Amino acid sequence: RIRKLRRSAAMSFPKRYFVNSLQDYRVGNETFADKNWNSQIQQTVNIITDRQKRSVKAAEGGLYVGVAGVGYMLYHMSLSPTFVGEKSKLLEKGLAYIQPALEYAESNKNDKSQKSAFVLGNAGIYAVAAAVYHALGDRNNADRYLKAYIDSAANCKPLNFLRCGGDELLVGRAGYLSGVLWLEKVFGKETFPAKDINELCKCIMESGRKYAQRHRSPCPLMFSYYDVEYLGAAHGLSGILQMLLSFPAYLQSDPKAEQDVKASVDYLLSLQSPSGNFPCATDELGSRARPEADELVHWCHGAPGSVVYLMAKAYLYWKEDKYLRSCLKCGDLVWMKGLLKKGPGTCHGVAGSGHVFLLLYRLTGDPKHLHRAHVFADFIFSPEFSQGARTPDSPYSLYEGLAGTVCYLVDILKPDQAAFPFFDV
Ligand code: GSH
Repeated sequence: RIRKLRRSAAMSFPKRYFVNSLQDYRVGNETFADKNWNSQIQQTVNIITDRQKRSVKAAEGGLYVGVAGVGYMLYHMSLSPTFVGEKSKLLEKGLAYIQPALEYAESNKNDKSQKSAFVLGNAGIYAVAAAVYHALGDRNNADRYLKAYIDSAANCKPLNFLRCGGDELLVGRAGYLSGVLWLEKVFGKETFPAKDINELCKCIMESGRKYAQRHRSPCPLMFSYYDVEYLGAAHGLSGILQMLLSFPAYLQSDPKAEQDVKASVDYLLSLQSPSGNFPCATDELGSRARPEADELVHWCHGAPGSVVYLMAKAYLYWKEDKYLRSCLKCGDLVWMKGLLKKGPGTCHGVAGSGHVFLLLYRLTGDPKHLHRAHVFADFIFSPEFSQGARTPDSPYSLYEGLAGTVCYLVDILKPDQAAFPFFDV
């Protein structure tokens, strides 16, 4: 009986998310369709720029929680037609946040694990520096940092360059490839030698096949990070597969590679629970499953918030409806459990959940998803959220904090061009 009571209490007060009592879309209730987020964006940016230190020390954590992420936010705003009048001011300001990050990168440039890490290391800082200089029309500096990025590829080619696992998105090869995709979009041309890209994709395939064989995995490609077989975006399988799928020229050059990638995507798809969730890691499968295993509904871990991007790519690539159905299930689960108490950010916060709706809107054109994106954004500024959500450790940062929220609001203004930072290009 006590257990039953405890269970029902837990169900009425979930610890990870606010119960969603927001109004879902109905034809005629598009109250948010014309909402102007400008003043909310400006206010939030003022809070960030007033409070975020611009020191070399504050650059630790790369784009994820370091100052470079704030530089990226200002750059992202400068691209929006809404802020076109402030473009050069935003870019100059962005540069002021990138400079200490470049100093930080210079100070640790001999640290091999930092060099090619995109989200958490120097490569991401070089990429954003190149983009900001490019937008400012400073060709010398843009070329200099682009070259620094291209050169850092060599560092992540040796198969075991990171003993903890070098294939994933935050520090590994998949992250490096996500930077390649982003930079090609920024510079509007094929900036990277195809040979380098193919080599990196081949390394990932070889690493995944070897690991899967050694550990008798049911999935043809499997990877581990610090001995955990993560499945979500942050360190896991879905982020890695998404990057492989983003380079069709490589897959088309090797039918066996495409076959293994597809079988791996289908393996992941088979793990989606009836509620729409995905496990965080393979140690949550089968008899070793923990009761709370189904709880994480984040972008980073085991969640529809990240695997949905892979399923969307798979749908666009193979045009099979099962992938689209999976995406829609992800969206419905995020609507139920995505008002996360961890904060307003992208990695494990409400903005990250909202990005799922922006993706589904782009994929289907259904106004329901745009409505959901708007009401999630609105919730971030509600009294319920400010009283009940926790303050992230890095409250102004791109992945945990308000800089990510700003990027999300900027994307809502132009949903057809929205993208989770560096991830869904
Ligand atoms: N330091 C973070 C913050 O202040 O926002 C919190 C850490 C966090 O939430 N980490 C994510 C997570 O899923 C992974 S990036 N943690 C495990 C959990 O929530 O059970």
